[in-house]
Amino acid sequence: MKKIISLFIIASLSLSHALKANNLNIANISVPSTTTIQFDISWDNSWYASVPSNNWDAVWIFVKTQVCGAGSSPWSHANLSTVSVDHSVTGGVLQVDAVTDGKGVFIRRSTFGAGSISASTVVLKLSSAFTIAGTNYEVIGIEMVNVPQGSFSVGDGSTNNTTQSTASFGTANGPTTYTVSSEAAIAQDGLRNDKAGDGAITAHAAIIAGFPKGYNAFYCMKYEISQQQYTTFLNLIDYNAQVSRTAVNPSSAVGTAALAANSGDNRNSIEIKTPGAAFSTPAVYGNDLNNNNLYDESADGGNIACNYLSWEDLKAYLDWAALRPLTELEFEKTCRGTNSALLVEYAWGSTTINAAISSSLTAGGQATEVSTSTADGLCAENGGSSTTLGPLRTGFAATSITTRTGAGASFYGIMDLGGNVWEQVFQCGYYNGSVRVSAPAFTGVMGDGALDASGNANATNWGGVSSSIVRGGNWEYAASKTQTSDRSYVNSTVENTTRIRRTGGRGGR
Ligand SMILES: [Ca+2]
Ligand SMILES: [Ca+2]
Ligand SMILES: [Ca+2]
Repeated sequence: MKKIISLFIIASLSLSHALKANNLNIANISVPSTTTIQFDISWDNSWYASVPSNNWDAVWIFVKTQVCGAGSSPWSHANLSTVSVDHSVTGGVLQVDAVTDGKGVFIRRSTFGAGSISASTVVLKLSSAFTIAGTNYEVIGIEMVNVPQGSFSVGDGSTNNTTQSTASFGTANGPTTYTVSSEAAIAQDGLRNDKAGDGAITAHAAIIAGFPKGYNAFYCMKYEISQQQYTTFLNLIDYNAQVSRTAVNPSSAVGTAALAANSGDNRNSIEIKTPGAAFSTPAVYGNDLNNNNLYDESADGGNIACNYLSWEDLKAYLDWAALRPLTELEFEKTCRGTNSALLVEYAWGSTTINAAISSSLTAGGQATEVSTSTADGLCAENGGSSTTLGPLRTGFAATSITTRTGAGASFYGIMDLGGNVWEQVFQCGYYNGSVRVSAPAFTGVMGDGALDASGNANATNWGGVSSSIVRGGNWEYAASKTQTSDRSYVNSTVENTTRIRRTGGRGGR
């Protein structure tokens, strides 16, 4: 039996290169028993800070398993114990937090501190035994940031002139910042959320009590979904799901671009590495930014933010990862934190912005990719629409010594909320001059790790194509769209329905 286990470890490790997201490393995966899974974890620039943010970073860990000996059998989500003390981690710095639905665990610092996390051994308990001698398994980690419970402001006081945020939230009758101070329902006309945003229209749509408003604590992904992360997702879903989650048939030839029209367009590097067979054998995808049909090389762009994601793609990724989409109220909180709103501010809390454009990079495509520009408020924006330009590596502006404004970090240390790829979140309703549309019925239900037979998200009330808005600007558009409170694209059918070069996203829990 032990020999068989080691064979499956090798099979499993063949995918492990794809599991690194930025500096996160998960290695030496093994199964000590039928109910435990063990691995080593390390990541850089971790923190648990008292002031001003009173928050910590963490890694969301989840496990996928596949019946062995049949390469095309589906992967499924493995549930973990919901009791924290059933899990363990070495080193005395970290703790493992179980979650009530058992879909994963959070690993984080247990006391105040900052710095890199050196390799620590984690042992997780599964909720039910699996058959070691017949199972492939993957351990997947996503870096997250805790956003604590508390009141915050939405809307930056913009009067929506040409240089200010468009359709910024406000109070019912004017351009005054609105304070979210609970998760209670917001009555019709309580929050100004009309499309024109001019403050003159008093017909504003209501928001239900269960819609996540950002007052309660939640976790937000530290980075946008990277191309490597989306590739890992594609490689662990079946053929029919791959059809829905890419732009071409999974049986297409080696080197076919999976999302963009042509491989490398707008720096999207995801290609078919091994064609699938309809409708049984899934394709294998890889990153190939340098377009030599040699996959997942160090310069192949796996750490670049994933663009060309539709709202349906984003929701499917988050359902599969047992996370959920965020709302635009949560988006503003993740940017601004508990600070007062500042007119035309960006996600890093100042009004200074400097463009980082993908034509001026050091180590382009590498895990160390950085902009040659250095300035406060460095942000991937204002690049223009050339197919040779695109998003940058997630977190490109942050180092262990950068300040919040230097790194473009949010109040809580979340990266690239302003610029790079557009953040797709649940919109909060709008009034377009004739029709009043309330916020969606979304109540924050979590993904469960499984998609429907067509590869779509199927969590309750995750809404249709009209339920989203894009926030925070993107690598292509001018700075005004990057402003924290800009809602220019509320009820925009193109951005809400299409797989385009500017859109990506992240999730929370
Ligand atoms: Ca390559
Ligand atoms: Ca962004
Ligand atoms: Ca689901």
